[in-house]
Amino acid sequence: MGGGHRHFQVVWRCCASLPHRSRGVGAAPPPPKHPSDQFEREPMKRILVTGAAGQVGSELVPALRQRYGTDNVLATDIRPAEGALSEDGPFKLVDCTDRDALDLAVVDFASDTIYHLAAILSAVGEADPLKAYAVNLGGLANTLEVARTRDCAVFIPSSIAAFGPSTPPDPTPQDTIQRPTTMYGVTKVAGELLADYYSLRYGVDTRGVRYPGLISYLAPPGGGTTDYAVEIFYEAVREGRYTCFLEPDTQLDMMYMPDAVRASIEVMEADPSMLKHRNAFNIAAMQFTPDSLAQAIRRHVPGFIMEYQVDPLRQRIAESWPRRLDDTAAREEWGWAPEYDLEALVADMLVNLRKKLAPVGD
Ligand code: NAD
Ligand code: AKB
Repeated sequence: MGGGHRHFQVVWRCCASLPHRSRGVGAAPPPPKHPSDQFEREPMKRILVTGAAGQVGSELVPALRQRYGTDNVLATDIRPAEGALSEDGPFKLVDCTDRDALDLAVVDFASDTIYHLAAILSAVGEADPLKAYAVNLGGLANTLEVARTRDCAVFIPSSIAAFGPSTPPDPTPQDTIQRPTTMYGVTKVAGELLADYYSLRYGVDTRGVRYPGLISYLAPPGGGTTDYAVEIFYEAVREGRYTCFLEPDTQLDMMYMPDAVRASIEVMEADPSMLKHRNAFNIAAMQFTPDSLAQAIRRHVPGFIMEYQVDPLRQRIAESWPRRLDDTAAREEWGWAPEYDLEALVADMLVNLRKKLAPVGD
């Protein structure tokens, strides 16, 4: 005991420099202590990120480097990283299914925290379910074992995919039925349970959020069902038209990457004495359908044309996922609040993609 108080002071110093927000949780009585609170933990100082070259890592790594120091964040992936990720700070090739390699990287870097992003997403996972199982669950089991033996905290992202067709879809409660029908979803709900297990059984400081579909302009999405909500922006800027693989009225929970990155840092910095949950916090920012997203884009790209050619696999997956997450627990336990709604997302995406896709010399 005692680490919680020291951590609490650090948390408030850290959060003072975050871009927005009053945390608004100070008045609530503290929740019952979690068993892993008996284990002291220093604040994050040396962070290793797996799967860092993907859509999330490409933005989370720079944010972590800005916050904790460039040399204190080691980006790793099974494939070489492009641009800033490897040029601006340390990068190492690490396959998370190879426990010895991951262990060596953690020891060499003297990591105290792992952000475990490596994964195979929903649509790609359905094309090769056993690979998704091996990477998503095998890689997570390795990460948790390394964290246990090397005394690291771990951030573990889950997804709206951890829910299934029998889950209440709107709103989807924090604690509810989880019977997903994709291999990706199976690995995500099993991963949530495994994270809980390592926390309860061994006192590993595991924490995480359930990301909605994420939208960003820096790195392309990795082969998921929500990818349409990124592709549409590229095609709106390049061609003024997009052919969508989901039906026009398919509502999903979505979030802009800056909010997702901030949530991923805030949950790791949260005062542990305030947490009733550890892993898999529902977080939410906005909900839209392909049709309502197209209408919002049309306000900035007059004449934008949306057509539909539905992919039955991804449509079936989308229909099995929540339409809206209830994120009350995240709001109450660590002060979560999104900054971007649909209008702000669309405006920012278009400004940045127009710059990114402009012909050289413009
Ligand atoms: P992504 O597919 O863009 O990136 C995943 C990265 O993992 C890739 O760079 C890939 O090369 C790497 N990888 C694959 N196999 C590996 C292995 N064996 N060892 C090491 N690295 C390996 O995915 P993302 O969107 O960045 O997702 C990051 C995390 O967030 C994942 O856990 C994902 O399930 C979760 N998530 C993402 C979204 C989203 O919309 N992007 C939504 C919900 C949850
Ligand atoms: C996917 O569509 O697979 C991901 C996710 C919601 O987890 N974007």
